[in-house]
Amino acid sequence: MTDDSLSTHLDRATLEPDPAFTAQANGTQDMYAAAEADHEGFWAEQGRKYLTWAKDFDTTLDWSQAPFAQWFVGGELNVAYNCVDRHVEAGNGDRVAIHFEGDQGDTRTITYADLQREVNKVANALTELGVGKGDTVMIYMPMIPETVFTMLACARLGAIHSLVFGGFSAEALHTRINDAQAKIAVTTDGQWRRGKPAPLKAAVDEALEHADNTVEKVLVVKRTGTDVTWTEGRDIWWDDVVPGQSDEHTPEAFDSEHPLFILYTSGTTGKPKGIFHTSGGYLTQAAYTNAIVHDVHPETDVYWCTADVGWVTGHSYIVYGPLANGATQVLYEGTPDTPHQGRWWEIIEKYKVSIFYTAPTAIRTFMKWGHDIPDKFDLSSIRVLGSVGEPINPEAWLWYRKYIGSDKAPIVDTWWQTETGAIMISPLPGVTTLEPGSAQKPIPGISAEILDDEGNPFTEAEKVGYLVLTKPWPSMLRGIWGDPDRYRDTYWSRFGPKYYFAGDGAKYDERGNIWLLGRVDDVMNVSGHRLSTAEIESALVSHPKVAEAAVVGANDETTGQAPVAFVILRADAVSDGEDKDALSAELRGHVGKEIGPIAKPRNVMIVSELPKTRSGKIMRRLLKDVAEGRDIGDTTTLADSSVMNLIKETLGG
Ligand code: 6R9
Repeated sequence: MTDDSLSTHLDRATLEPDPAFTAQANGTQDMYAAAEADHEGFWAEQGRKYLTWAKDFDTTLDWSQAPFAQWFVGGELNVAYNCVDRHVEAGNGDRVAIHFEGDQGDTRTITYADLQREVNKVANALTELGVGKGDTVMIYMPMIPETVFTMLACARLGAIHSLVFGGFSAEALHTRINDAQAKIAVTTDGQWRRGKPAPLKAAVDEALEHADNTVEKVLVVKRTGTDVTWTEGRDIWWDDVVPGQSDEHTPEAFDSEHPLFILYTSGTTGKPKGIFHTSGGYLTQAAYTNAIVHDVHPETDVYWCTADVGWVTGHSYIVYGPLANGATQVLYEGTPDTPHQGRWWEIIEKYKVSIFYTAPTAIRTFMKWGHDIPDKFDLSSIRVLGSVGEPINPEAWLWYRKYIGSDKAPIVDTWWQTETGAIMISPLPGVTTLEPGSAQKPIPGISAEILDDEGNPFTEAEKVGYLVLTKPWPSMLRGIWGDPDRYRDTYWSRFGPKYYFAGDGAKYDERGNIWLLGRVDDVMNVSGHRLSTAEIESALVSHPKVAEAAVVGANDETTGQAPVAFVILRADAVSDGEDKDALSAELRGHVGKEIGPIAKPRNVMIVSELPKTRSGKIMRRLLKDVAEGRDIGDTTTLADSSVMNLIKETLGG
């Protein structure tokens, strides 16, 4: 970091909440005590405050089947009605719901009344295609309004959506379609990437070539004009079935625990976990956190979350939270550097964005590009900044505040997971004295502790332990789709059934603030995206020339972590003079094809041995030392201690 004024210009006083901000903030100090005194009563109040129920609930929480929770039992609601119709009924139909900015500079302004008509048409079209309550709809689409319409149309019908990020491959898509038993897939002909069209439907076609395919119809939005191959009887153009539909549709009320979506995330084994969420509890906490953590005031704010809708952040903080609150937001299709490196700041200036939510990896990239780029734009509308996806290092925090937040905007560093559904640990703007680099403390209604190896909670400063959550919360996952045992084993057994094990290391500082320290399992965090080492390893060994592979998440200045692979080749499949550079490139490409470009290893190192313990476990810790260019640590537990020397020799180190 070259700008040394960053760390010196901030003293503690500048991190105290500004009284003018506090006076208008949605969150208050009192909420902590209220939630502490009556956990269920507090959440019942939020459930009724943030949502409109067709039938009120009678029991706030049923935890008798723990760890399988039921929230707002007996209540009935329609999630899409809550995100759309009720705002129109309240007289806010003319308020902008979405300012859409396309990659090509095309724009679209969608009011809540427009949104209602669009969602209704899609709901009617899906009904015509045979989608009903409880069916699964696979959505493989870019950041365009039709994606939001489709998600809300599913919610309106009680169908379960499952989004797969457009950067994932056909193979990844196939696994997920199959696990979710999807009936319909919705996609686009192509997607814009850095100003150029890239095919998208082609991956759906490839995924559906498998014999176990359950998808009956593929609905295709025309976005890029990319050529597509067409399967008659299965494929349907959006434009042939959606625009002609009636724009009216009566929403049905569903049980509070009716499934809303499945979203796949990487676990410690190669098989992704289908995290599933239900309706009333999820929507309550998404709306509540968007109100108190982002401090959204729907009448005056313009909010922008830069996440992709294919990730949980896009679900909770583009679609469900802000729309339930009736907020106005920006939806941006493109990348930060197309057509120039100031594109995001230009968008903030254009729409006078007041609340901005992004990821540390993006902030670090902007730091590299230099602050003279944002300096050229008027960012004075910004009043709250948010961070999500991975720990934000204090330097990035300070840069973000100074150059994007005009040296005054509070930053909320929000810790949560696909599994938690909504924000869990974060400061409240206007309430909390900020601590750069720390997510600080659980929000009102959430309880967390840090445990030592034996499972005992402690509060000493600077001691490292495991983060656990100690009370059920409304937006918690209801399980892993089709695998209740894996749900119990993964989250509720490491420290016994009382503690939800998050998989993150954590510590307190001397002020009692929580610092998240990254994953403690074999999951790495690349640009805020979760990838499992096992998944990348199995992609590598599926290549005919690879005998064995080990993957580690190495520290990376920009992406937080980056996958680095060590592979042993099959003696029978490679020739003596094999070009190792070409082969490394081929293997990187292979992983890109099997999982998706984000999983491509930064380096593939071809080695003759891997370091293993006597019980046969690969010692990834040692490989991490190599990948990060450190001296190699303790090798005494290796079955063969000469292996590391051999690896260093082959790598020329
Ligand atoms: C929302 C999201 C979850 C994992 C989580 C943790 C890391 C997310 C963080 C953070 C430190 C933060 N993580 N936010 N670590 N500080 N503010 O990212 O969900 O994709 O499921 O990832 O991301 O390691 O366990 P998901």
